[in-house]
Amino acid sequence: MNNHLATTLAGSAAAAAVGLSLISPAAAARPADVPGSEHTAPPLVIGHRGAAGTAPENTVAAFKDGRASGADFFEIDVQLSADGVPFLFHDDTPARTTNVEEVFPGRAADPITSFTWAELQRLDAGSYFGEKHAGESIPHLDDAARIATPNTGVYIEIKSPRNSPGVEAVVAAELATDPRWKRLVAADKIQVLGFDEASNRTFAELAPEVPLQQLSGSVPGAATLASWAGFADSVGTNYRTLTEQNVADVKNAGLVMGVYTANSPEAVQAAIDLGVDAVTGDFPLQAVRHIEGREPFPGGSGLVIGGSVNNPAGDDVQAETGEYVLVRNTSGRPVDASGLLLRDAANNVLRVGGGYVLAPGAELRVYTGPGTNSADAYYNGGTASVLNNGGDSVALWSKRGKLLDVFAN
Ligand SMILES: [Ca+2]
Ligand SMILES: [Ca+2]
Ligand SMILES: [Ca+2]
Ligand SMILES: [Ca+2]
Repeated sequence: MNNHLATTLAGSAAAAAVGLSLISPAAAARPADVPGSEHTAPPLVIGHRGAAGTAPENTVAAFKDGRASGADFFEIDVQLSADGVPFLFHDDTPARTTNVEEVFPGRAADPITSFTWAELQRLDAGSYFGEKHAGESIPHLDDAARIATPNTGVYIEIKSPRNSPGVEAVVAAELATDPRWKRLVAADKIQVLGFDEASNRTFAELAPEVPLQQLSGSVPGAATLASWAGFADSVGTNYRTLTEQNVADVKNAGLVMGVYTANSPEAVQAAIDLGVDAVTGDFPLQAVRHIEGREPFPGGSGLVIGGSVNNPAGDDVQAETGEYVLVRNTSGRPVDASGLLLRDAANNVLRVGGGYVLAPGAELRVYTGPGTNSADAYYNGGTASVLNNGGDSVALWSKRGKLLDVFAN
């Protein structure tokens, strides 16, 4: 991956030396003062939900990881509690990331916005990620301002605004009146974002001075982009489906181009190669290291993820031949793979059982479903597909909790 970056940079330098422009004719036509429009400038890095790959998402622990990474921003998701308090949480329900079944039996499928602030404070939002984070609470919006710095600001996503009527006015008022938020706004370290165009237009009317990003699963045509440019500064979309034409269209509309959720160094590099201005991902520290030409996973054992078969023919958890992740020993010595943990973007986990020492160059297939274990296959015996068929990212962690690699397809 570092070789890939070196090649790209060398190519840029060579082109500059002979006076070639790497900017496409379409892109060259845009105004020169569009922020981030210089093709060779490194992109902004934003830690997704703080740094959701290394700490429980949307918690203070994840914001601290985002800050420590040296990223330009960390991202949060804001919603309103039943009694109107702005809190930070991604999902529409507490089921996936809290211990709601223990504290409020029967309410796991209830809207997270149906809980009062006092009720939310009784939930553990860290244990789902690991025992080390047990007791981590659901933050207040202001907790993000407390962790942010003039180096690492905050992307505030207004999440599911239809579940939180009035959330735009609450966020706008905080940014305008709370000294911590005002300082960050003045330092140009705040951006507000959302998928809901009507909500974004509402926020833009309330706080026209705050940079605003329209999120979209795909990049629309020029007419829609021109209309977005009337209230937004930036467009954020899925890196997996982004094309060069999309990037040119966004920049020609005078908008900054951002992508989510680029988790592996290879995915970050692919976004850079397309000329994006801002890259949001779950592993901001590793993204920053990659962009700076450093090893993203220093001091590793040589174990990497060599691939992933997310959607094999037939049932993904059928016996013997279901979905799997491939772990490879790239070192020149045997490495113990026992106890390795594989975690996907939704925090589904696969493990490797005991007795797996991989010879140099050896590969191990780690299956979600059932099967008969062998020297090169370990079966978790699960009954539900884990790997997203449309592409997923998977992190490889050592038995002792060291991040060894991140793969995305
Ligand atoms: Ca978000
Ligand atoms: Ca406040
Ligand atoms: Ca299948
Ligand atoms: Ca699957």
